[in-house]
Amino acid sequence: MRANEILEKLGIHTDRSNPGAFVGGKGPIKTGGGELVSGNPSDGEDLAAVAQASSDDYAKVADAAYDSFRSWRMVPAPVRGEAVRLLGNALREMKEPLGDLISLEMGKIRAEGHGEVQEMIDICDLAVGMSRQLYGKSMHSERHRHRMYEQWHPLGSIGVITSFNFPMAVWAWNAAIAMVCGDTVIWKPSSRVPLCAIAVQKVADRIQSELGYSGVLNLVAGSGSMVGQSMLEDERVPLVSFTGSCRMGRRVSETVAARFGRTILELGGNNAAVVAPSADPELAADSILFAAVGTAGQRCTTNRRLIVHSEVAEELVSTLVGKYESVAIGDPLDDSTLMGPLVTVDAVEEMKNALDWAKKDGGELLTGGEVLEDLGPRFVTPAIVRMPEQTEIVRRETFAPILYVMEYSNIEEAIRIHNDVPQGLSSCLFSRDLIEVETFLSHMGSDCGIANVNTGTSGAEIGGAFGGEKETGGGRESGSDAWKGYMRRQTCTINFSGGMELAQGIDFG
Ligand code: UN1
Repeated sequence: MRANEILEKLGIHTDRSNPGAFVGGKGPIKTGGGELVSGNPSDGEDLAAVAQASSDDYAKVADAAYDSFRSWRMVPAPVRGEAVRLLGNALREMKEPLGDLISLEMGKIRAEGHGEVQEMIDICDLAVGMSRQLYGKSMHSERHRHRMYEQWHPLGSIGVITSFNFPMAVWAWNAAIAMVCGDTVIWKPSSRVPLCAIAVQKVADRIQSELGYSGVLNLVAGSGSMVGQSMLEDERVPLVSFTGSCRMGRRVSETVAARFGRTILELGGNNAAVVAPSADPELAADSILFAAVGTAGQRCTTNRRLIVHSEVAEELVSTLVGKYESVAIGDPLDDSTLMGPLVTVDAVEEMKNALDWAKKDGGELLTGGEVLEDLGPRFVTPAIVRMPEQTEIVRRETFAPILYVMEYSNIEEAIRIHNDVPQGLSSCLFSRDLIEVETFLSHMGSDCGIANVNTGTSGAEIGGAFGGEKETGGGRESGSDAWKGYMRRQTCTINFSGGMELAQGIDFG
């Protein structure tokens, strides 16, 4: 059986429970958080069991991560970068089985599963170079013979809580950057995809033990109420990076803020494509198709709204309906498949409820929304719904392949509709009109963390800072200067004048 082959290549046991907690480099610890069986969303079959971590197990791993921070921060940053380089190389070697495991346990298609592993490799490569570029600024002091500068220090052992839809890459965005910054990492993965986390941890464990490091990259797979809550309340964890729903993000933010900890939040998106009359119609349709249907609509960057100029609406929508109806749906491990299952039966219910609600709001279902029982209860056809206006259901994020279509007549109106949702992650405009393009990218345009032109809302590269505004949470991860979120800033003033001179010209007697 293919599933077993993939699991075996990654050292996942199918005949007994897999330990869910690891102190990096030292291997698994015994856990007491109960057993969790992870299944394959395509066929509902059990894949393997995990012995989950309890709150006590969390404490043991967090102790190790805290202790190891004391020594890890003493390793020069470029030497830390070397460890990340070796981690990236190990992930390269394991790309095939890791990518397949993502398809198996999460349900995204093979190309996207492998793309996700590539995203881990890419962020490792970026972090290696970054390990020599954790730059601080120097400033001119207003005082004589004084020097001022800023430097960045490691922050501590940080918590990383990841969601089911990117079971490996989002950890890597955080882990690779945190590592070069001198932080240690405690990873709590989504309980829907613990095997993906265990498989990656095993690779990370091997690198740590080969290099003689321990407790740098650690794992605690367990429930949110035990492990997650313990992490949020843990004073020793100065930063929690959380990816998930706005509802959970609010709780994470409040709990961590109550102890003056920091968060990096990457929460919901309600990403739109604006399509102008001058857009290349094929480019727009293909880009929207990938962004709306890719990962079965389960990316935070998924294109959920289409705001199209009335002049081109009919043509674009009918092209899209045609493309939607030819999307190959089925086994995500089959290379000809373009869309796999939704992650749970609950997600299918949520999709159905959203479509019913949209219809009540005057929406017209143009295609999709069926459950393909022959394939299994989690397989659906992607839906397009024409809406008379942006009603409440459109303003909500439903984690399923639903594209709501609305029309506009001028760019200002398009931008108004675009920004009139609570979320602010990703956005795009298809246009060849310079004035429209610049307006969309100006401060009067898209209010999202990501704004693209002639390319879709999803599939961001790791080189840019990733994250969004409003209910998306304001966090930034991955490239650019997002590393600053993983360090503490210190402003230093050195007086080499031999006397005292106060700032602001104060004379103190
Ligand atoms: C997510 O869905 O949580 O931009 C992350 C993208 C991917 C990452 C998505 N690189 O679609």
